[in-house]
Amino acid sequence: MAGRWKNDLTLDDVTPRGIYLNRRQMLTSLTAAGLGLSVSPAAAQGADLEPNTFEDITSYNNFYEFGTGKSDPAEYAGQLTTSPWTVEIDGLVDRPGPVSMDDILSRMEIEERIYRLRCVEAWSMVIPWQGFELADLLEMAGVQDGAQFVAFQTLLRPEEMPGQKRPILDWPYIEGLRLDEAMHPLTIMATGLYGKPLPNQNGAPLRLVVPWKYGFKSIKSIVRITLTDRQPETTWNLAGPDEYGFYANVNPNVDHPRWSQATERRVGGGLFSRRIDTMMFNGYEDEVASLYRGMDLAENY
Ligand SMILES: Nc1nc2c(c(=O)[nH]1)N[C@H]1C(S)=C(S)[C@@H](COP(=O)(O)O)O[C@H]1N2
Ligand SMILES: [Mo]
Repeated sequence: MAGRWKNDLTLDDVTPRGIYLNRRQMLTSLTAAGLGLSVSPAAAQGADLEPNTFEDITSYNNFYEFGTGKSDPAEYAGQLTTSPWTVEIDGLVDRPGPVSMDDILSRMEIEERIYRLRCVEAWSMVIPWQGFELADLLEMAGVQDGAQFVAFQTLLRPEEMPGQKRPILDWPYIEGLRLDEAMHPLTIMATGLYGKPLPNQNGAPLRLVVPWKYGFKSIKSIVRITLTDRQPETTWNLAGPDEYGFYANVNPNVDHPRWSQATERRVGGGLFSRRIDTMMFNGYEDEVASLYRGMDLAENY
């Protein structure tokens, strides 16, 4: 089923884990020495990386578990209990099992990353995240040789997530990445923003951020991470297969069937909110284009 989304990957095509061992070195070499991530790959490619205000980032959200309006998450997500929190890591890993959020926070190296978030609905923001590389968490669990994809699942708790009482989407929200995308040094798990713990409306206590993909790939409030040899189903692909593909790479040259993806509205500034050109891979082309070499990106949207 879903043959349309199948890719031609074989085990040999999935980049071996070994090459990621030098990922910190790789990222550092992309940035001016000593400036850390204040000069990010996207900035090097000419993207505007002036952060949005804390107010914008926490009041204009998509989190359908709390309703479909942009202000619903800020209004209703406060009731979500995010502590204690446990993430189940299972599937093709050496050390499966539940891991507590406290354990994750004490074992992962938390860094700041300023990333652009580009929504499929053609708006964008720049967000100063705190988080860690997903690769570090996956290496902690021990990825087995047969693994080729990573599947993610959001909490299912309708008592605290009123949107889940309505058939807006198939609950729980699910997402997936190819293993090489998941292991890429730009792919992070966010635990905070603007130096504060992650606000509930932004996906507390743990959400994925994949900056070269449309925002819907960045699944919030994650409770399960599964390593698998099959391309996982994803909530938005199930909801609208012609509109939302598995890859969902930001691409100004491939329109959504109902609107252009060539430009975007930068959230903030009220009436003066600017329209800017959308960049290939959201400005991260130098870092990620090689993941898709030889693939037809109009076919694999
Ligand atoms: N569980 C869950 N994750 C989700 C969503 C959602 O509705 N539920 N919305 C996605 C969409 S469409 C976008 S654009 C981003 C928005 O992230 P932000 O609100 O932190 O800006 O979250 C993504 N993650
Ligand atoms: Mo989105």
